[in-house]
Amino acid sequence: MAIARTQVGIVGAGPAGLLLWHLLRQRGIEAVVIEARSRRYVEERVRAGVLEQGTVDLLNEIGVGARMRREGLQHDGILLRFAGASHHIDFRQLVGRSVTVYGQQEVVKDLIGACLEAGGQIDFEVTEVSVAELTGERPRVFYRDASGTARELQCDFIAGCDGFHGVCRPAIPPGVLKVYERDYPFAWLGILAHASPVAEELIYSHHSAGFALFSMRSPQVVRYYLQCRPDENLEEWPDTRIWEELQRRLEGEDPPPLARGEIFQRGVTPMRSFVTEPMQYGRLFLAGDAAHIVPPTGAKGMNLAAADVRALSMALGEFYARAGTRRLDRYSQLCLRRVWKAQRFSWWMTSMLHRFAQHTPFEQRVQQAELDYVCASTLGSKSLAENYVGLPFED
Ligand code: FAS
Ligand code: PHB
Repeated sequence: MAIARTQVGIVGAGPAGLLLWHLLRQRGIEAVVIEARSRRYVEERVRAGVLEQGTVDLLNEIGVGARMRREGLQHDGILLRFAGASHHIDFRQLVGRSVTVYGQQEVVKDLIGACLEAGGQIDFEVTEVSVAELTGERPRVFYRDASGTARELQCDFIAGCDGFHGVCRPAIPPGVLKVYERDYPFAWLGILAHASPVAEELIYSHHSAGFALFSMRSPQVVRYYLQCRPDENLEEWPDTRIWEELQRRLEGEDPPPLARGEIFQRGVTPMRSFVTEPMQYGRLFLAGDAAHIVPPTGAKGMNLAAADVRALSMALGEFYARAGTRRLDRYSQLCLRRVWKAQRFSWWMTSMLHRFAQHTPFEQRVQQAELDYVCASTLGSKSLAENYVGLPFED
């Protein structure tokens, strides 16, 4: 068994784990990242696409924002489309802030590249990962590295950034965690295609046939989603059917022209809300999807992961500066306040914009009135805008 020592053992090289490595480095705190997948796999995995201003600022602060500033698209609003008409929600005018459209895999590429360039250690393709002695002064991470060598990482702290299906959350003994969850009776069929976007900004479309989202990755690559059944079979969705259904969910007054192109990636994403409390057990701190999942309608997942590790890096910074453990002790409480606000916003956007098979005609009308109110009322639009661009960080 090869034994190594570090201050913070980070399990998972997604946005949470990688951003934490950089934030800790900025504070002179040493950390090692282990990741189950290959570098190529995590750099090509298609996920998020919208960055809150706070996440953009963090990436710039740690010095990995250059390509994001060059290739990212600043958006000052979104379009809500319902009853065949589009309504602009102007973030800039309503709350003076904007979002940036930049693929999660691009963020991950930038974070990995900068970490390895700075001499950071990321062990990819690890197996048999387990964590132990979480309530002691020296928690450990056990794993086999890519060459099959058994390794033990002795740490002061472990950051569980291993996503929803990771090993860190399940390592917490039964009875400690309280889980809050809701599964939605639909999913998203998502595509990436070589085509010019249907509009300058994202379109969130409510339609009797189901929700549709028209997003992008660049002026030449679009990211579109269609509400579908949770058990939808992609075999039943040839390209023509996908394009026809996207066009249909834009129908109405002056439907924007939908340019078609080669679809080069597709997948079905389940829709769930999930929160585990607390986000800490002994010297194990959970961050990102390891602790909470939001339906992507509010574009909050990756941004919440960034907010968690920002709080964790400040808390560990205070600890290693020998300024006490006040922030570490309050980490879970502080993060969960933001998590629940993002959960509410993501559930609200999902409830307002999707078709629910079991809705009565009365509920359908209420949904319509909600959309109408949000778009017609400055206060309604402002509340959506404030949550979408990202609520201010609480310290
Ligand atoms: P991740 O899941 O990204 O990373 C966890 C890492 O841990 C992975 O690399 C995994 O391989 C690794 N791992 C797992 N088990 C391990 C083990 N035992 N040992 C070592 N490593 C292990 N969010 C948004 O903000 N905006 C969006 O537009 C958006 N769209 C989305 C679209 C889709 C299709 C999906 C699925 C999600 C979307 N999300 C969106 C949410 C998504 O971005 C997540 O919130 C984000 O990936 C969370 O980052 P992490 O917490 O780092 O978890
Ligand atoms: C995306 O571009 O992938 C995306 C954008 C906004 C969302 C969800 C996903 O709400």
